[in-house]
Amino acid sequence: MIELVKQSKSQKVNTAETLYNVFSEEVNSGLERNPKCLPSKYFYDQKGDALFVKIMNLPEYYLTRSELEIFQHKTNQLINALELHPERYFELVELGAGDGLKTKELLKVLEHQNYKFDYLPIDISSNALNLLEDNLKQELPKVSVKTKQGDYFKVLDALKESKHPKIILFLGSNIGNMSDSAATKFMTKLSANLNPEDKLLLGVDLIKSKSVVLPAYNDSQGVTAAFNLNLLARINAELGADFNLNQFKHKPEYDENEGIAKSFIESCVNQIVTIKALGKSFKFLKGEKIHTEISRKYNDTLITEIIANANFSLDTKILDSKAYFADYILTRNA
Ligand code: AVJ
Repeated sequence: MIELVKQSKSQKVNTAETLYNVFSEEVNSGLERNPKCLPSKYFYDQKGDALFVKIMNLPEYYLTRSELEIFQHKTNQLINALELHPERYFELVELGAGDGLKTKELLKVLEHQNYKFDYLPIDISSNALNLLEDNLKQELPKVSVKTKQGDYFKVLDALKESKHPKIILFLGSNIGNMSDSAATKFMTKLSANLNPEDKLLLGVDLIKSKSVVLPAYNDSQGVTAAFNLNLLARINAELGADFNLNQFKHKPEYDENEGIAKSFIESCVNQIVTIKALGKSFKFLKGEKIHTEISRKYNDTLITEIIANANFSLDTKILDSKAYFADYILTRNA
């Protein structure tokens, strides 16, 4: 009996209970801090996923359209830069595939030109993977899809066994939610999980004027506001808190020199919020802000710094027509 308990602990399985404990622990430590903060990864429950789909279609949210344009109009440039050949089998692995909108443009051309490959979307959400798989069966029935549910690095570690050439897609400026030091660690870990000559296609939003960036995080329909405040709704629903969403507001900022869009939730009044699962209350002053997200924007210097200690070399950069967004192609060194 004792042996069994020990074993299950050392295996660290992600049971619903552990996930719940991690969530409540991270909410607690974020709200204990001064200034207060909450991790952006918790935006994405079912409601948050749906709001993010809406964000991607907003007129102000240029990121998705800019990268889609690259995938639609510069597909052959992408294929050349990735050094793909129709006869040489490869694995196309995507980290956090989402709805696959951009990737489908590439898959379409690869299928049409008879490239030999498997498409392996990795996601933590099995729901998202099932939807994507069904959609691809309809739209691109000839593409071989092998979904992989789980943690990126666990899946990549398992895939490292196969000595087939790999192309990793990490699109949508998803890396921008990481601090530069976290991104540096991520890239180092990623290159360690690849074989020499494997390639990474890294999609990032570029540093540009505030008049373009800020509206993307402060849209006129209030979808981004709802997305940000959904974090409080989630804490209410899952941790038994009593955040009054009418007494908090979405507050984004962007500093052109720094190149980081930041989202905050600001308290409109002095108030106290109780979180039952934590058995305690938190005080918020009028005007006090909870930092909920960073969306880093990049340039060549920043990308070079981030990969400096990772075993990658920077090969190519492909831009959309407005030069808002870049897809960088990196090769894992020998
Ligand atoms: C999914 C991380 C790329 O930072 O632009 C959109 C998330 N947050 N609007 C981004 C997001 C607010 C998005 N990423």
